[in-house]
Amino acid sequence: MFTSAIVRTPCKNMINGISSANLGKPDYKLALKQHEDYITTLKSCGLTVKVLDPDEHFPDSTFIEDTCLITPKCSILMNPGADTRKDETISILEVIEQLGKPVEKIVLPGTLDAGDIMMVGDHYYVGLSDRTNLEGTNQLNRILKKYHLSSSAIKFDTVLHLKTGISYLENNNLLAFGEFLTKPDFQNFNILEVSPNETYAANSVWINDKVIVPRGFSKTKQMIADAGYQTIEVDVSEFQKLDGGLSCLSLRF
Ligand code: CIR
Repeated sequence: MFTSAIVRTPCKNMINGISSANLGKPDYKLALKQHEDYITTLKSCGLTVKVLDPDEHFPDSTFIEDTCLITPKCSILMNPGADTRKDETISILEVIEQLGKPVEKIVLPGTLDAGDIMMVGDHYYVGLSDRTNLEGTNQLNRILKKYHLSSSAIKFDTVLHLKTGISYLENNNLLAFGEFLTKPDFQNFNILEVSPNETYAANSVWINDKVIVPRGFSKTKQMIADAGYQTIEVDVSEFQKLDGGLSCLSLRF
């Protein structure tokens, strides 16, 4: 079960965030409203939510998930792979130092975006993406081992981050599409297959037996409900324009 989340309010400069989506620029006012709804939803799942101030220096800083991994035993500061995002971690370090857990760091030549990390109990799947390199995954593996946690690296080609393509919904259920459906690493999961016209919803978030699903993907939402979860829809259209999904908007622990 999770008890806490940390989010960062989007900054005005978000309209200049990295994007390959071709969906146009985000509407900042609408993004703020959607972010407030997201926070309300996290709270409705029982989480205490710490809200960090917007940071105009970093257009993508609302995608706070990429900066850090908070495990039950330690917090691990990432070294994001995109140049414009690297220094987002400076202010996050101050925040995680207050959590009372040991703090570890991924350092150059390693790069790692935590959007590439999927937690399954004590094991962490780590995507090798354009942002996360082998050295980053090796450093993470060594750090996790110190705390009796494990990890394995997953290669993929078609999406930005590992969790753009798959989400673990607990109870052995894995939401997935495309190349992830046939990866040998995932064949022991009960795979819930996201249809090709709803791929954005493959990034849905399990929180304390509820699943938050992006608004507008009714087939995926129904499939998750049929698997036994209460689903909650949240509209994150303005973040989708920057390639960001639901999970990217929070650190949950
Ligand atoms: C980026 O390209 O870094 C941001 N525009 C989107 C980050 C999305 N984060 C995630 O999938 N974990």
